[in-house]
Amino acid sequence: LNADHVTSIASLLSTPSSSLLTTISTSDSSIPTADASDLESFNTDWMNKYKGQSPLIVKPKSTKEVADVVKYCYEHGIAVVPQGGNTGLVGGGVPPKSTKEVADVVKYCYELGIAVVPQGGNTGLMLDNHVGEKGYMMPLDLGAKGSCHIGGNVATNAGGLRFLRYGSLHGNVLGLEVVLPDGRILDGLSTLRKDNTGFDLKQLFIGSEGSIGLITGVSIVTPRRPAAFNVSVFGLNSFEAVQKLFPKVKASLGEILSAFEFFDAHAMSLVKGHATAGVKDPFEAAHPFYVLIETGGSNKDHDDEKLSALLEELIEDEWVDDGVLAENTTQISQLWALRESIPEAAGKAGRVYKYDLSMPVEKMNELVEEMRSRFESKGILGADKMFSSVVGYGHIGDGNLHINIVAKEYSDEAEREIEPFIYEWTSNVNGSISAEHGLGRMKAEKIGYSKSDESVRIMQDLKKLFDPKGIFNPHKYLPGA
Ligand code: FAD
Ligand code: LAC
Ligand code: ZN
Repeated sequence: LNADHVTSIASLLSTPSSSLLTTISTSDSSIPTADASDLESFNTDWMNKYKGQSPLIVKPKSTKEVADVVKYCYEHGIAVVPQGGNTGLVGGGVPPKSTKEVADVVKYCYELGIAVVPQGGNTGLMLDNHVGEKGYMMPLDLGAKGSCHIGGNVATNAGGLRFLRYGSLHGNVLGLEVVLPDGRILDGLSTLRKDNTGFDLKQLFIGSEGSIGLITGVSIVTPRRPAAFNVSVFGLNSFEAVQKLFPKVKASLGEILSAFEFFDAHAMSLVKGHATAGVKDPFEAAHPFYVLIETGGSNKDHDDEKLSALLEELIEDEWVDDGVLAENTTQISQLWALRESIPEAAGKAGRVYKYDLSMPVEKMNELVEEMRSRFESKGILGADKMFSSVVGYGHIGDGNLHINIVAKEYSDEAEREIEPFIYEWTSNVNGSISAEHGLGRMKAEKIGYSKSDESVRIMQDLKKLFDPKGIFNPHKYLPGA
């Protein structure tokens, strides 16, 4: 299990009696073997919440090798769990660390800004750096960009921090190469922006979380990288103020607005309590809510002028209580770190129950408050109690709330205090129980809160069509999988 040659992202979860494991460890002495502790990181998710029991990790070096391995598994009825960067937040998979160099990440990138990326354990950050030299950028940006793989991003249909500007991977991905559960290779690495010939099959794999195929290549639109970025963070005294601020900022900044993120005082307090490098509170006083906005445009003077005029108005007319504007790239990173380090800070404070919900913006804080008062009334919120903190943050611009509930430990009792209450609440406001993280192991049986029985049955039929033996990512994604 030497990770130095990692070039792809497949791993196998076989049954304990795996004949493949025996074959590998006995027939070829050049193949490194592993003991149980070597496999631990592959079998543990980012939150330390879910454990796997895979006795075998396979790291194919090419699509052909992926297909051979998958075909073998298909023939022998061995379960397969595709893996990327192991940053998934719903217990979907467990992966290797990538050491692949950037140099050969992009096969093809031309003036239309389309990158074709072979899945070699390439992270979004690698692609961003690579195409950045040519004036383009990865359309998806998220806190885990240095670790998660592009195949993993597509498999989870990750949303991220700039979704409001660049949109969904359903729009940005132009083509995919996928190894199907029986070992067939679906070769669809198209670079065409328009192609209305038949069903758009790639869409089925975007957000399929490794349930119907293993993505081995991605063709993706890379937009022009803005010449100038600005980041500002505001302190606000109510969630209503946050809500009102969004349309105001959108109207004033128009096309240059690339992020509108919020976090509450509880999130800020976690971040300050577990400050990692580069994270410090720029405000003199605490505020109940914070908003981070980012602009990216092609003309710095134009952006600066627009933003200064807006900031002046926001302070003078008391849209916000206080605000800071980054003056250089170091300060831009420092302000972004306040928002991006929330998941990590929560993880340092305890075991985290993470919920990732879509709902009308005006409902978001109501749920967070209700969760807190629910725990308070039961006497289970506070230092040394079952839960130490309930924090709200997320992508206001996309109607996507993250609630992180920090617990002393993971337990059935703790889970029962949160679920199904949180899912029922979300369903009652016509929200979604997964805005962007997916279903994985955590929510496979909960999909009914957001999708009709008929929709779920059709999804189960599709799963059967692609994976009749049910070997791909079993017990995840769909009920009864
Ligand atoms: P993994 O965790 O390895 O796998 C995730 C799922 O995809 C599993 O079901 C796996 O089987 C499947 N899979 C992986 N690779 C493939 C493949 N090649 N083919 C088929 N299936 C595959 N998510 C967001 O949407 N927005 C955010 O803003 C965001 N921020 C995050 C911040 C932090 C700090 C962390 C830890 C996570 C964050 N995430 C976010 C969640 C996570 O980063 C994304 O879901 C990411 O896209 C997962 O990629 P991965 O390579 O780590 O996949
Ligand atoms: C974020 C992840 C948790 O937005 O989705 O930080
Ligand atoms: Zn998010």
